[in-house]
Amino acid sequence: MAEIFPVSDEMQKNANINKADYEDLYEKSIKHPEEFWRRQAKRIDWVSFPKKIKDTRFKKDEYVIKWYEDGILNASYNCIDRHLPERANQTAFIFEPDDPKSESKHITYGELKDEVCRLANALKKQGVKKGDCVTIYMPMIPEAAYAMLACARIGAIHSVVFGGFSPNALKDRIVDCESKFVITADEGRRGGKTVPLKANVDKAVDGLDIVQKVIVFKNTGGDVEWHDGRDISWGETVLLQSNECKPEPMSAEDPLFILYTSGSTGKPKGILHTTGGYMVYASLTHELSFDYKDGEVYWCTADVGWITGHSYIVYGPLANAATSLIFEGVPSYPDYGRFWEITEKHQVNIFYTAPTAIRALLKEGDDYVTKHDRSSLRILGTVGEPINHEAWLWYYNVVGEKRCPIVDTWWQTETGGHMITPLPGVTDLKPGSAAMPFLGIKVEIVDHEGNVLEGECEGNLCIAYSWPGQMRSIYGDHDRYLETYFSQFDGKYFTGDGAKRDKDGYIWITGRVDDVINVSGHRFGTAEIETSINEHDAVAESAVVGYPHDIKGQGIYAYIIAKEGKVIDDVIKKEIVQFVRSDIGPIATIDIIQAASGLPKTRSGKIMRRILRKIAADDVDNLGDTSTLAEPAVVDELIANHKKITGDK
Ligand code: 7RM
Repeated sequence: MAEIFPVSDEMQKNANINKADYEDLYEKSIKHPEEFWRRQAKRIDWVSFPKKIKDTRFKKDEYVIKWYEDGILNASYNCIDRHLPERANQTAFIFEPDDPKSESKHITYGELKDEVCRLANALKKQGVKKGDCVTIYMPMIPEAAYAMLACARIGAIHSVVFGGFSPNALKDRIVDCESKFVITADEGRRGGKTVPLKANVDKAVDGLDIVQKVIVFKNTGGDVEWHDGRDISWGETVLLQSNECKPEPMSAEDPLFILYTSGSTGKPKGILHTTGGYMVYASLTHELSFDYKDGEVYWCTADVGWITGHSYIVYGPLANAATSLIFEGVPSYPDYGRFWEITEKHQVNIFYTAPTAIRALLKEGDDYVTKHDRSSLRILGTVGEPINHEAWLWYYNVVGEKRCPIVDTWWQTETGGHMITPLPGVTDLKPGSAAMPFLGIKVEIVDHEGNVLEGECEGNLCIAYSWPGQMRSIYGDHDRYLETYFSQFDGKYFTGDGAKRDKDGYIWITGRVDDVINVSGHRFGTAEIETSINEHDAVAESAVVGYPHDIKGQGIYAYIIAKEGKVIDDVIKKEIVQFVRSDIGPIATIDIIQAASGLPKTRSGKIMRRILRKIAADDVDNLGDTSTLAEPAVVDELIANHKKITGDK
């Protein structure tokens, strides 16, 4: 789209970065990274300020990524203690519960310190030590953030698992990082329903010797089973602890957390982030991308189970002493106006959500928005997937009343923070484009051979130089890390995304170029879903692809071949959908199943997914080269079946 929404004078005047200085600043950040990132390190309080700023090489055989390596700091101290002299009574978190009739809560920085220290002491008492992994499986309540910060305080590595994952998925993630400790709640609440978190933990850890203690926060008061000796009541233990707990001095390169995310092959990967660089980057991006101003109310609607919740509900905003809103519920409960009701109630200034939520709300009409006062809003943001033109315009015109710049932030679990984004007051906006690389970020778009493309182009999105918020490894599998991110294009970090650059230098993300699909902003590997489908006893083989979906961005389309003597009929299809939901979690809901008798394979037996994607997307006039197919007739059958299922659109 050609249209441009220029930065308003008002916005420019008050922005944290001066538009006139910006280009120069970017230039310097790329040409003199040492100097730039040394200066940025000062936004953090260090026990010992780093002398070594960076040691980074992306080449696979000489790989090293170290930021601020001799620096010593504590993330929880930076999010809490350092703000206390001036702001003990300022609200750190606003908690808005699922049910609008329940009371919201304000937690001050002073109270946050008490809560985090008590829990940190309780964890220590239960035997948690520096370097131990603690799995956190919590609803969207402030206690989830306390748990993260308590781990950070004592140098334990947290691994937050999204509360929508199944017991199986939780188990895999506990086993992979050998968590001896799990922190959970009896139940969560979402959209008027309860989520049986403790029961899920019971199933996940059943028979797992590694888990020694499960700390349970009483949230709903619902009935739960109790395993004496293993289960510890948060209420009974934590409250008895002292509200003083000395923050553990950590090396900048000590791990802060692991967060699992799906890749194109194998099991989810434990993305490892370290302390110093991550904190600097989360804090800097939070301040500049959102043009955050002291005293503002900032609301990111993500779940803390995702990286967006880590960097932009907890670490970034708290490092900047912001007031960060935690919402327990969903955008559609009790009605589609909930986001805007909360915005009005808490006078939210900066609002950050996912395109899938915007599309779902847009469909319900403008009244749900306009009946609430949104004059407090100043900045709008999106993350997680490309935003389509219609959704962008609605967000801009209706939600933001044409006043609020939209920052379309492109980044990944792996990148720790924003990588490509407009900056309010600096960047003119183009709907659907994530605009320009962040300070210090050098984007390169390369062709299949790895040649760097200049000017207007389309290709694979790579990052040429290291940045402090970058992941450092896949937990327990450094070789897979090097292979996944640094082997495709020598000397560059490969993102797995495709991108275009237009004549003005704007970047347009075109989506994943690997076998990762993005359903409502949630990442899945197609292989991960296939593995689950294949466990059903009617299934011989399956192939999963993403296809364009109005609300979810991408839907899940599965081609399934029955075992000899079995039929994939409607009953079995329902069973398979249920099976995968309970195996991975309800977010992994297959949208369309096609019972197929064969898959398009090359003569060497490789599934030609490109063809399956085209069929699922109704784009069969343009199947590309099919000359290497072993049995070309399979394709016609798949196309005919597809038309039958989707009603020959
Ligand atoms: C933050 C997050 C990462 C993948 C990434 C992209 C896609 C994220 C945008 C986007 C277009 C955006 N982490 N993605 N942001 N695509 N525009 N603004 O989402 O690890 O869960 O997913 O999400 O494909 O590689 S994530």
